[in-house]
Amino acid sequence: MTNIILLGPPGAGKGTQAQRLVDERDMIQLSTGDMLREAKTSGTEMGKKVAAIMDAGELVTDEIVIGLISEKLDGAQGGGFIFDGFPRTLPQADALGQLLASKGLTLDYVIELKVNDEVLVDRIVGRAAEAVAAGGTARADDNAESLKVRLMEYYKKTSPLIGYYYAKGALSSVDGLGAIEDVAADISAVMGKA
Ligand code: B4P
Repeated sequence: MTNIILLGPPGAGKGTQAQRLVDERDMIQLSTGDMLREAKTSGTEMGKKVAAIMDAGELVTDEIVIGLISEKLDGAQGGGFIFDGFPRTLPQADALGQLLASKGLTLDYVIELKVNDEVLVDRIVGRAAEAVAAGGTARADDNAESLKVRLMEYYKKTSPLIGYYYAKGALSSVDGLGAIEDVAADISAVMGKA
């Protein structure tokens, strides 16, 4: 069982690459973004609380997100967990370390997807346009204003995790600017054969 973190700014391709790993290696994707979007539509008190925060592009509280992840770690099976969009703060990283240790699990790779801001803006705006063209609605946070906040949140609160995991000897960086297949090949090279 191999457990990995995919780390990178909004639109870096964490969700896209996680989905490939699910298909190719029978891993379990734990996307806090997906969990929170689900909570948003559930009509619960927690859902209402997170909706406004997410739509503005800010980070949901550590307490809520750690609680969501903790619930999912029981009954681990298959090829391992992909932590997609989690942790996003240093307290979340500490909590993940403790949760894994308490369940006898290891963290095998932290893979940073390196991109630049212009590409991120193009991808997010592109995703919103595609959703509308397909007759749906764009994600409430996929607009220029929220993206600015999401990027600031990333640089202030999430990017320190690069140093945190580097110091632990767990960090690998891949070029996230290439085609989806090329990024996937680089991730496979880090993880070794399935
Ligand atoms: P997330 O759902 O994690 O979304 P993301 O960071 O915006 O996207 P990701 O990197 O997964 O990009 P994707 O593959 O989809 O977070 C949303 C919000 O939830 C946060 O702002 C926050 O409010 C909240 N949240 C989530 N986790 C939290 C936590 N731990 N703590 C607190 N709050 C939390 O790719 C984007 C687009 O690019 C797609 O259209 C894709 O097709 C395209 N693309 C991907 N790779 C490409 C490539 N190589 N080339 C060209 N296009 C590519």
